[in-house]
Amino acid sequence: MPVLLIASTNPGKVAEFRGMLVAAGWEVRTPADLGLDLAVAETGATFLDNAVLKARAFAAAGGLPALADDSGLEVAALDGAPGVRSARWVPGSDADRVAALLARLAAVPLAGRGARFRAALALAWPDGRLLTAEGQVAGRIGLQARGASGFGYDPVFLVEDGGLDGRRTMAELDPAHKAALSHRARALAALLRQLPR
Ligand code: ITT
Repeated sequence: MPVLLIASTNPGKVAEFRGMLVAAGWEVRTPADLGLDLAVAETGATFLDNAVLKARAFAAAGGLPALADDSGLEVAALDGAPGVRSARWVPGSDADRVAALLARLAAVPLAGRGARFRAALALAWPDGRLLTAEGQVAGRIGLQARGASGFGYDPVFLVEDGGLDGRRTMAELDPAHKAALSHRARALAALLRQLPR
């Protein structure tokens, strides 16, 4: 079975990747499994630039093909913010960032709260080979947080994609449902399609 290092320290991402990759026939390792404690500076201007930086650093340090994800939320009414800064837009926890987002949008009615999640993935091998792919999912920022599944901004992201009509947040979907339609799942499917059989 091929072995892949999940080049992320975000437990929410790691859990999602583990489920999707094991289902696709991969054996996975995490940075903790390898005793790796790498802090990669996310200096890129785009999700893709940052994914490549992380994948290359982890592949070199771990000696395994490494899959990195750089992802985030783009809100149209905020000119695409928090974007590449989604994880560090506001200091504190995911709940702090959700609260800050709701506060920033307090005067914006539901109709003006369109948003999307985007993910860029990079798969780097220690010998320098590289594959990349991107995915996105469309939705809207709800008026309050709902649901306990997922991570990050999931409790305020009303899903309007994959056959859903915006009545449920990403955090109200069960993990298998999120894994069928998320930005990360779509990017991973596009990446795996590029792998030689
Ligand atoms: P790694 O770099 O170690 O993978 P990170 O959390 O710092 O972890 P990013 O820089 O890519 O990763 O930031 C992604 C942020 O975007 C994440 O912390 C969430 O706030 C948000 N995000 C991305 N995907 C999400 C999802 O599926 N659901 C909710 N929020 C998400």
